[in-house]
Amino acid sequence: MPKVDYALMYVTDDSIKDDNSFFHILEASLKGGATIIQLREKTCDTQTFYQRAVRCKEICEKYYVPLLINDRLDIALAIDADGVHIGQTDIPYAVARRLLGKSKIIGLSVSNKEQAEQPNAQAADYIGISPIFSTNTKTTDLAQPLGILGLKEIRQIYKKPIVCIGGIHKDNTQEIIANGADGIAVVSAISNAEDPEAATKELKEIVCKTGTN
Ligand code: TZP
Ligand code: MG
Repeated sequence: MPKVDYALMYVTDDSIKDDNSFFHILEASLKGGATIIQLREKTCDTQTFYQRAVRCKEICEKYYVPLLINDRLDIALAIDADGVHIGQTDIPYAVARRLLGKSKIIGLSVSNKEQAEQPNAQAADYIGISPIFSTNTKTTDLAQPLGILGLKEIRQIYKKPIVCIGGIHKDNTQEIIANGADGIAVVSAISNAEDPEAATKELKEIVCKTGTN
């Protein structure tokens, strides 16, 4: 697998039903320097998800940026995505790996240190600390925020890339990277920004000047 840059993951906003704005923001995030994209759809039907995935893939390929699919291994396989991001109650890591093969990226959400110590997290390509801070974007199945202390604890026992998600914006990004995260994953800091491209650029600059990217 080529080295993946986890610095800035734009997680698409499934509250945007209008395709024009959805893809406009996706492309703006790529122009602004998003290094990896995660397509996350929680409410639409499978065909709509599939169609968005096909178009996302075309756009991401134009920018040479990998595309991950949230939860849905079938969609990832159908469009030959670069990988999946799965949670603790999604399809088991070992099954996802068997079906996707060694060359694809698999990320796993963890909400505490115990989950980060589990063999599936240790085998995954990266973990997502979920959530690091509180957020209004995801309202169901959300654990208590781990905060910077939680991140530091997990950093000590987890050697692979860590990406944090939840309530991240330009004013708390530096603290997250300075405390050991390899990257940030954001929805609203990009999707709700007046200028999503400029917002992405700003986040990316903070990550890059703070981290070792
Ligand atoms: N998983 C944990 S928090 C979250 C997801 C998908 C939502 C993050 O959204 P935002 O707007 O960046 O806080
Ligand atoms: Mg999930």
